[in-house]
This record gives sequence, structure tokens and C-alpha cells, in this order.
Amino acid sequence: MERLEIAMLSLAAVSPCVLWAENYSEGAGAYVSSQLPNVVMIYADDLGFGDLECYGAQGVKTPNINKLALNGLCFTNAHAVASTSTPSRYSLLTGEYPWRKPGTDVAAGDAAMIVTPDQYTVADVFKEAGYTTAAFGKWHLGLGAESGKQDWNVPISPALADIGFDYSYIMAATADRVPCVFIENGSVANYDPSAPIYVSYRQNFEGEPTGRSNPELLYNLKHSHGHDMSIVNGIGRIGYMKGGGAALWKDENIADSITSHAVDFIKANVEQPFFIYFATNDVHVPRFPHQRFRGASTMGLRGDAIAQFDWSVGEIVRALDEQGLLDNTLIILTSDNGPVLDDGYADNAEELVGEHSPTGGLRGGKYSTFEGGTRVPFIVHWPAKIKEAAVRDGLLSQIDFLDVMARIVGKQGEPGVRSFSSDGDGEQVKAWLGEEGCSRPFAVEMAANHTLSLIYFNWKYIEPKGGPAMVPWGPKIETGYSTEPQLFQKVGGEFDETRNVAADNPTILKAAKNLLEGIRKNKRHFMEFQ
Ligand code: NG6
Ligand code: CA
Repeated sequence: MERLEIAMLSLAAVSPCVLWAENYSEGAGAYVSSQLPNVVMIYADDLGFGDLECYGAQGVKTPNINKLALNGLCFTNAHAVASTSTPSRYSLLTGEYPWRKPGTDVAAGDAAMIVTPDQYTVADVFKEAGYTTAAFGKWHLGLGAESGKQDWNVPISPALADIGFDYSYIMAATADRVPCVFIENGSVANYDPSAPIYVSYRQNFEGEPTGRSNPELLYNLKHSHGHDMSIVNGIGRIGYMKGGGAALWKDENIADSITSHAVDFIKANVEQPFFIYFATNDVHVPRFPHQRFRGASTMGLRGDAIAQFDWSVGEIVRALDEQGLLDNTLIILTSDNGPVLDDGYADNAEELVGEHSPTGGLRGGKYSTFEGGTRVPFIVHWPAKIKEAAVRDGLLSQIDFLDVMARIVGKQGEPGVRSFSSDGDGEQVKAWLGEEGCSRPFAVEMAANHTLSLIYFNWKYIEPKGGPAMVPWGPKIETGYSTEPQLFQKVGGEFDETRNVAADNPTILKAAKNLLEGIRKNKRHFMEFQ
């Protein structure tokens, strides 16, 4: 994509061309490094395709991430599996499409565990390969056996240890959902026995103020829509909670907290390979970055949260470097879905966005079926193997994460390792590691109302489903929903989502429909649909 190449070139004199090469063991279909790499998946929240400086962002600097991009691979056509968090994360960690499993929509803070202990996860892949595994930050995939029945005052079971994570320091859901406490290995971190924790998504606890009834208590951030239930740290939330005391987080310290825990984990695990799932709250709402990032951007809190995200990335890279681990650590940096400006708090994101385009000029955004919903930044950095920077425009999907990782650690094909997603011949590991010309033949994405779209070659098909043209509850985002089938064609390297060419291309339309139906019926190989 021209825009991105210009952004990259303006950051440094780099030739955005080829260079991944060595060390494939083809034939067996597996890529096995002589020394297993550490793997760090940095998963931002609501970070749009255009939100990083190296992807053309205006008004915010992301020097640490630029450095990864300039010394690694920068993908321009990578996709999250859905345009909201829970379904994207579900797919990332399990390799299964969210529309194959009911109950994977945006989860409440008291949802039961959505990835269940019987499921095979990417963390299991790493554990079986001898890794130590850890998750930090936003979870949003439920905890415990039964929704709404968790006792937050005792260890919660099942938790992340039951799906492959040796260590975890997480937020149960999102920063805008209760409970507003960190959970370390299944128990509330810094638990305060003087303030037992109660959570409900049905009703308030007697005598507790809410954003709706006591707006004067919203001293840190006011809501613009929703987010008017319990107040924690002067910010209204979704859901009700009581108690927490010293365990309650301060939003301005969330990035520091998860970053320092991840850095400590790196320092404590230098002797054996590790997998880190580092899922930031940035740049999801409520955006309330630490004071030292205030004013770092020209865009107010949302831009400052991007700067804070960049800082977190820099700290992780620094820790790896200091431990002598950076060279053989595979870092992947991406996002769970596209961007949104006003997502429910009066943080002036819309007013201050200026020239910046969070989607990098794509139509739609978070929740949407248009490209802005799922096209995300995607940077791969692995100095030991990726010797020169490159921009790649091959189609990638996060659905392949488990598969690609299984191949990298040499587990592909072993009992339990399944792929619901990819073409199964190892093409994706080559694509993710930058081999030129490698691409997914197709990708399926899901919007907030479960509309599926299919990208294949130069076409994007959005199935007819219907629904409001704009997200109805507040964010000013076009959904892309329609009762008519939509077909868009690439023009100058990018889909023109303003021109539905379905009527002019009946054969392509039919093929797209058939392919999507075939995938829905769980057929795996692209060639079956030719
Ligand atoms: C919406 C929330 C939004 C955000 C989103 C999930 C309201 C009004 N809006 O329901 O603020 O939390 O859910 O975002 O409650 S996600 O990135 O975790 O999918
Ligand atoms: Ca998200």
C-alpha cells in the first residue's frame, strides 16, 4: 500500500523489499528452529490500521513500534477475525472461527470461561513444546464455570491455568467493565479482605452510587453513552460492583502495571523459551493514560493512549534486549479490531482527531463489516530470522496464529493440533515470516451483528443480512450491513467499498457466495470451491 510505504520511507531510508530467506525445512511442512524462539504476541485493543506512525498516523509518535517495523515485517493486508474483541480473541487463541461457537460475542465481566479447558489453545501448543506461557492485560474471554456465579473473593476456577497459561495477570474483561481489579493466577491481585468484592450485571448493590444517579462523582471521565453504572476511580463502568478496596485498579496505572508484570516475567524466564500474550487496554475506552503521556499527541486522550501503548512496547523490547533475548524472540504486534473514536466516554476523541485517520483511510471501523473493522496493523519482528525490513501486502488472518505457531515450534500434525482455518500446507508460516508472494487465498471476517464477509483475491463479498447503516448506540461508524449482497473490487491495490459491483459480476458473486457457504460448512481447502 502506497501510503504505508511512504510512511515507512519517511521514517528511515529503507528499501521495502524482500528478504526473508533462510531455514525453512519444507516438505515436512514444519519450520523448526534449532533453538526455539521466545514468542511475544502484543495485542492492542481497538488500534486501527492507520493508528501507528509507521502506518501513516498523524499527530502521534510511535518510535518504539516504528523501530520494530523498520527492522521487521510490516503487513498491509492483515485481518483480525472479527470487528470486536471477544470473538477476535477467541479465534486468535483457539484457531476456531467465532461463528462456529455460540456465546463468543462481546462478553460481560462476569461471563463464564468461553475458551473451555477441553479446548486446544495456542498456549497449549507452546506448553507442549516445553515453553513457559503467560498472559497479561485484557482477557475478555470469561472466567469460572458459570456466568454470574463467580465468587471474586476466592480463587476462581476454571481460569487461565486450565487452558495452557502457566502465569496470568489479567483484567477479567475490559477496562470499562466491572470487576475493576487485576486477577493473578485466578485470584484477585492485591486482595483487600476489608472490602469483599461483589459483581452483578443485573442490578446495583444497595446504597452504591452509579454514573447515572451521581454524575458529580465522575471526577476522572464522564460517559457519552452507556457506561453509567458503577463508579470506580471516578469513571462510570458497565456493570455493577461493590467493594474491592485496595485491589481496585487506577486506570492511569493499567499500562504500567501490566508492562511491569510482563517485564518481570521476562527477567525470571531467561533460561527457557517462553510465550507471552501481552494484551493491552490501550487504546480501548476508558482512555485514561498516565500523566506522563498526557499531551504526547495532538489528539488528546486517544492519541496519548497510543503513545502509552508505544511506551509499553518499548519496555518489553528493552527487557528482551537487556536479557540478550531480543535476537531470537519472535514479536508479533497487532490489534483485535478496528478503531473507534467516541466509544462511550467524553474524551474528545472525535473533536481532536484532526488530520489523523484511525482506519488509514479505510471505510467503517470497529463493529463494522467494512475493511476498517478488521484490517489491523501487523508487525513481525524476529532478528534471528528476518534479516531485512519489508512491507508485505499478502493477505493474512489472525485465525492462523495457532497453526503458524504450531509449525514454528514443530508441533504441527501432532495429536490435538488442529486447524479449522488454513489451507493446511504450511503456506501461512511462510507468509507470516515474510516470504514474498505468500498470501492466504481467502479470509473470512465477522462484524458485530455476525454478518460475514469474504475476501478472496481482488474481491470482497459481504453477505446480505441487513441491519442499521450506522452503529445505532453512539459510535459514528458505518456498519456496511445491507439486505443486498455486496461485492467490492480492488482498485489501485485497495478495495473500493463505495461501489457495489455485485450486479455487474454475477459469476464472481456466485462463486463468492458458494465459497463462503462452503467454509461455513467447515470445508477447509480453498481448492474444493473452485
Ligand atoms: C460496547 C461498549 C463499548 C465497548 C464495546 C466492546 C457501551 C455503550 N459500549 O458495548 O464501550 O466496551 O462494547 O469493545 O457499552 S471490545 O473492543 O471489547 O469489543
Ligand atoms: Ca477491541
